[in-house]
Amino acid sequence: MAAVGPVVAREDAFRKLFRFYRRREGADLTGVIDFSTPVVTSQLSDQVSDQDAYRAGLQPVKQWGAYGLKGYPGEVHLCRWSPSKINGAVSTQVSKGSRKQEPKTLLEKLRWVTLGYHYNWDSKKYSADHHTPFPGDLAFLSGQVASACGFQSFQAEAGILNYYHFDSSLGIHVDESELDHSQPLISFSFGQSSIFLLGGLKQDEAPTAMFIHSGDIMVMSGFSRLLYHAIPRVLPNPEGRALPSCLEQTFPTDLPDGSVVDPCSEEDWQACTKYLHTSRINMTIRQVLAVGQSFPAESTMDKGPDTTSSSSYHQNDSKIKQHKPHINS
Ligand SMILES: O=C(O)CCC(=O)C(=O)O
Ligand SMILES: [Mn+2]
Repeated sequence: MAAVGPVVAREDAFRKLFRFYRRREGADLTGVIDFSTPVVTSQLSDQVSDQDAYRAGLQPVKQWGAYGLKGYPGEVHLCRWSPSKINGAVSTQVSKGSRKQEPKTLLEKLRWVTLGYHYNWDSKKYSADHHTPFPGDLAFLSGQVASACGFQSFQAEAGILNYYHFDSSLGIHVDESELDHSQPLISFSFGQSSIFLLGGLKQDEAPTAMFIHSGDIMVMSGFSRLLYHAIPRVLPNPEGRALPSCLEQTFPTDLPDGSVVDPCSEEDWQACTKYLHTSRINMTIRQVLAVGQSFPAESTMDKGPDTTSSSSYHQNDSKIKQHKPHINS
């Protein structure tokens, strides 16, 4: 019979890799998948016309790069979908969050913004009475991306925008507060790069590490819709310049007829790009309700501890609190 020794708390495989990549100095990044050197090509649907793509500020779908990962059906990584620039100014009516301590300016304090059905970090729920109209331009853009990935009926109903700096991270979590999981999560990233860890259906499964660069879109659907994931680290864009080159030009003034992209002043564009010299912005767009579905009359949706909540979802160096993600720095 084997000897029974003291019980040692075992760090699970996900936490271990999270801590490994969280280290800013000396972490070996050679195992991190980079989609700029393609992995498995994914098929896109031909449902998005060039005209609709153009109206959303997108390249024709046939010019996008679409990649997947072995073992992760439903995960699609999209590159080269934008001609060169993005509209930095999305969002009108928003809820904004920030950490409690110091920083100097409101912009430096900003950690997240919610859109549409505003995610409640405490209850981990969306509700009918905490809602503002979802921005039309972002809804159209997300709809075209969803459609290209085979989700023609996707409705953008909620968005969480995360604002990261070089010392920020996003804790291990799964996005399950939406009531309809048959629709994808569509995640747009701008500015500096990050490492994204994509795990399994259980929190302790070892994740795959991949880079997310400015202009990448990640779609999580089907099997991959409810996988654990995290951002252990934000790091400079690989081009070695303050700003990735796709963001370096001025905002386009020659917008096509019927464009959903609003013109942006040079001043606003400069402010956005300056912010992105040292920051990363991610917008993850969600459909909350199935067609015809409404919110339950009262709280029957408790999912236990494994969902997102602001204070520990955003994390800092000194603590990694799982289960309740959100960025700290
Ligand atoms: O920043 C990212 O790439 C991921 C964001 C995310 O997972 C979320 O908002 O739920
Ligand atoms: Mn998430």
